[in-house]
Amino acid sequence: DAEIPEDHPRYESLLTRHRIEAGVEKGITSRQGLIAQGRGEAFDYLLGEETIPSAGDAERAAAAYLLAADHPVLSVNGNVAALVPEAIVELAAATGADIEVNLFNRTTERMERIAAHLREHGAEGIKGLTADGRIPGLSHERAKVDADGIGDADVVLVPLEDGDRAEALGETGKTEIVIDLNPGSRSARAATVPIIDNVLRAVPNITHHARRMADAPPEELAYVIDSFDREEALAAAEAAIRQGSFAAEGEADGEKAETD
Ligand code: PTJ
Repeated sequence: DAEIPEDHPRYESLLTRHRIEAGVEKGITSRQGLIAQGRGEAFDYLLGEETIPSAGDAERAAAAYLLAADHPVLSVNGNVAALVPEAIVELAAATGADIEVNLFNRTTERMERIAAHLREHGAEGIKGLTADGRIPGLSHERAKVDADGIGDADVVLVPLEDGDRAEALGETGKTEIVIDLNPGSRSARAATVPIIDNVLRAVPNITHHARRMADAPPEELAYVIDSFDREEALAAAEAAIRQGSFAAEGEADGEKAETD
């Protein structure tokens, strides 16, 4: 991460690109991961590259769901492993969740490299390599999970997930938390908790909330969960994008119209 000057106005964006590139070089991230990153970046730009308040609420709700779960699992793909390996290990520790490597384009080599990379960042007992469970409604390779991992989970965090897989997982009745910068994506729409934020900010934010609520009684977790409104969160993110960078002029006009 060295060569990027920290005072560069797009520091975070450049850092992200650098990490994804390094991930491809290390055989962790797929080449499609580069395309996915570009897509995410465009939405992040429109969101102002910050955690909007509704995303903060979603991150708090996600923490409450993970803490209240019987068996929470964090799903990790090639992009997540490259971008936030340490933050995933910290979130797992803060919530008692398992970590499962689960790939859209599954190859044994990449599975093993990601598991090794996560271990280097302190992860233990990584799941995903057994692949003795299946998510119904998906083709063979895309359906593979560990029976005692995602297969057994009641709450699953799936950052940057493909739409088909997010929908199929949602249909299993598990609580699905999705991190995706596009509020219109099928993954975000399929989620119980859609977090419209960069995975780089979202994962540490969820950990922060989980630590704060670590000793909260079940009623408090239930209150946080019940007061979260997924439709409102999706609508707020869409509104932020529409009113964001492009609309600076339009907004000023709107204000003028109101005061006239
Ligand atoms: O490692 P694999 O084989 O499991 O593949 C992982 C990718 C991400 C390549 C795969 O799942 C894929 O192709 O995903 P999609 O369909 O491109 O969807 C990725 C979604 O994540 C898009 O909606 C992007 O907007 C969003 N996204 C990309 N980068 C980020 C992001 N969301 C949050 N934070 C990001 N940094």
